[in-house]
Amino acid sequence: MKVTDAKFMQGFIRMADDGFQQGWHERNGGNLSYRMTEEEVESIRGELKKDTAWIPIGTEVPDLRGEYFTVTGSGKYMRNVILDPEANLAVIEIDETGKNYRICWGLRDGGRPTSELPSHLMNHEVKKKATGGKYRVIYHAHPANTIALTFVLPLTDEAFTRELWEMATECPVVFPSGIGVVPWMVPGGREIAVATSKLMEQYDVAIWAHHGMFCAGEDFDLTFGLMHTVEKSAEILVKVLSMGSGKRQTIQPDDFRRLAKDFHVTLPEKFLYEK
Ligand code: 2HA
Ligand code: ZN
Repeated sequence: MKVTDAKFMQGFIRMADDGFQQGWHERNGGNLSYRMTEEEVESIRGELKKDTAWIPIGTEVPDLRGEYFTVTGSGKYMRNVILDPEANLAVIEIDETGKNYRICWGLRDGGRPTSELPSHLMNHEVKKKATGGKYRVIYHAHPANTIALTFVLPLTDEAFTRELWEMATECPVVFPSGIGVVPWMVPGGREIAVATSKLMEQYDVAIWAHHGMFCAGEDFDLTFGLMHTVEKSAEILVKVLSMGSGKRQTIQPDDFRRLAKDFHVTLPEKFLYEK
């Protein structure tokens, strides 16, 4: 089968374009990765190169040895993915040590996988383990309202989770485990990857201060939907804060407890503090 005809690739391309349409991917901002199933790899096996060089990942992901990923390319624009997937995306394979990858398909005109490959792969490793292999998608974007909040809210998991939960009743149901916050750090390397993947042990959302957001999920719909929900909530909070006099009323801790009961989610008490 042609790689671009595969269902997972169609889903990947659609998500890249949806993110661009939302305004979350200025220039080459943001990146997306997907851990492929064995059947998906087999379905395009004939199209995959085996003779390309192994390249260091820049970190170690031993639990991902032998896995294949579809990833966006470094410096590539999300808005171009739909026009020319083979030039802007890559299928990569992880070697038996978990320290190197090779490009098996894509990046037709040259290039490397996303500059955030260490963060993507370390997040995949954590999520694969935490969910028994269910989670397959890691998504990084630059949504403006979420980034704006990192200039005014305390950079704590508690503040971001509670404030964003309060902005829409669906939020605690969509991200019950909460949101982690990474202080400002240099992007692209192992250090920020370690900090982010540590948060991913507990959360499906990590916000990078003054930069953007990472989301993890089972499939494209759930992961895109998660980013969309958090950013929508952030947009409401920006509007509320912009109206000047603060919140006149809001959802209270006991309301969240009642919601959790009816919607069968567990909301950690650390986010239900008295203000
Ligand atoms: O340019 O978003 O974090 C891609 C990025 C880096
Ligand atoms: Zn970024």
